[in-house]
Amino acid sequence: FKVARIKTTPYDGQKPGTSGLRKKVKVFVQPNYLHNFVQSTFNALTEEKVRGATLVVSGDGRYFSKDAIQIIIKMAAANGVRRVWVGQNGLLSTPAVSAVIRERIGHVGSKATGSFILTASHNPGGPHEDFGIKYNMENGGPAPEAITDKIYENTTTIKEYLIAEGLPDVDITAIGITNFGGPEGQFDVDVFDSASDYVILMKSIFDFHSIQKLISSEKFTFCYDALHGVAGAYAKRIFVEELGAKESSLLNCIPKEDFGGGHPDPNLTYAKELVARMGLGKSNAEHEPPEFGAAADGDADRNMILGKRFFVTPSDSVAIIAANAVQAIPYFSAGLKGVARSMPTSAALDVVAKHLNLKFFEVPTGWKFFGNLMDAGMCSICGEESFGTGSDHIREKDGIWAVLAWLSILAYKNKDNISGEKLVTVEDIVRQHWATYGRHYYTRYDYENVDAGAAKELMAYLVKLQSSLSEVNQKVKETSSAVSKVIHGDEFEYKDPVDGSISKHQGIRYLFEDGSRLIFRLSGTGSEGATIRLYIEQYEKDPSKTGRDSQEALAPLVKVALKLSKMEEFTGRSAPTVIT
Ligand code: VG1
Ligand code: CO
Repeated sequence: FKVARIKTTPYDGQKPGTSGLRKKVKVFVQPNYLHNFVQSTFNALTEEKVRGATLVVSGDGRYFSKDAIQIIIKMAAANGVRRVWVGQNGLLSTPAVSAVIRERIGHVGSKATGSFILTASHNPGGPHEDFGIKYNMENGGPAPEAITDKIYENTTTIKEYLIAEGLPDVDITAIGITNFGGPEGQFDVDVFDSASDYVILMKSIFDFHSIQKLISSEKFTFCYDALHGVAGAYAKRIFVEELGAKESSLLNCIPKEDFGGGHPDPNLTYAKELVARMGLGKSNAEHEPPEFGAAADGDADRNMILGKRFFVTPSDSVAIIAANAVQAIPYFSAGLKGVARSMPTSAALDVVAKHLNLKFFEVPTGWKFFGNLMDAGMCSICGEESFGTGSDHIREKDGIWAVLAWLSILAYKNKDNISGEKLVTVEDIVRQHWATYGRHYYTRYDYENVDAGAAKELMAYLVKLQSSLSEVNQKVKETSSAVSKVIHGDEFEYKDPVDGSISKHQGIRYLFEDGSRLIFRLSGTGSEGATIRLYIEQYEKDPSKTGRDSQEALAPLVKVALKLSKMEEFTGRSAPTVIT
């Protein structure tokens, strides 16, 4: 092939958000739109790093991925990349990408330089929905802000991009290596099985034998919903072939370009089929719900954990995994290096860290902040309230890992009880945890697709309000007598303890005397308008009061949040789009 230099002009708005650039497909298919972003990324990484590189290019398989992969392959070749690794059919989950960057097992010692991950995660897919792209670095984690800022800057001045001319489309449906000759030597495209490496990694972390024993127990029933995302490419291999679950345990496990028309977001609103099967919401009275249920998002880095008629909040989930990891998961048997959560995630993990005397960190929203801590050996387990949980085995959150972690805890708690009267259930484990550590009642309200100007005004108003806490407390008192006093208000700012970098404006916090918190943030992953997120948390230590319904327990605090922020006045919304 030959290298062609193609003239182009900048597009507005190619600023990567919390996790890459996410836009409607109709935006991405504009002439040179993807090309500009990819070239801007190569330029940000610098020629020195790109020449000779090994790049992973794959994603959740959403609509436009196949075209995007061919474009990126041709641009990689022209920019001097040595080889591109592609999961079969362009499918690799975000955690699987992170894993193969760090080590392609079977290619001993072989690592990649980085990756373009093609996903818009939990956003819907299809010709009228979202596409996304993000770059991950050689540690397997999302590019840090210094790089994403540079990428954005480059997109505003780009004048040309490089693309291979005369390089045919590569067949990504067939496993194998194809060689091409370019002006500077050989270029390879290596199409490999999407799941094998990841399965080996999971087997090195967990005790598959004990999980298998649990799954084969008569009393244990299981259900996994991939919401037609890429998790389906792993679920059958791991849950059915390795662990012996029945095929009927799998729901929506065939990856589809449009996620079957659904919203591939594993929460109580969008994972409807699973939620019904588990006996939550509109229950399916004919069948006894399974003991354990879980779901994943489009790119399989998120997870939702359910018990029979029982929802585990993601903030509780990470705390419970951390509390049990050393006993239940071989990978952690030597102890935890530390734990971390994102700022809006509840303080359930803080209490466990204190109890177990572990290093603890609170970072801004988005997985990139955990990576530095892990690279420095300061953190083993971390999580976010947004259904993200993970560990230092990779540098992304990992949906299937979280499910295996829960299965490990269930297997451990039942190890002497597999043939007993009744299994220890998910609900038992959570209630036991609350009894030991107290409970953090928690809910998140999302106002999606709000007018961007109105959202900004609301945030500015909340910051201004913080200058007078007595005025704030006056309003609190007028609204509810059941809510304690605000003792601190600020905008969260983070100084990375490893590299000293500072991230500002990471959310507005109102902290209450009794440990309750109200947090307001603007989403950085939407593709249209603005999304306001309101996070509401209240701590209850008294074991006799940890069993309440969470929406009911939080009602007074919710009322205060809506009143303080003048939510309806600013947004015109009397109710949120999604409550989790
Ligand atoms: C959301 C979540 C955040 C998560 C991010 C990427 O970001 O709140 O916790 O890390 O999505 O997740 P935001 O800026 O919209 O609040 V993934 O699975 O979806 O790429
Ligand atoms: Co995701």
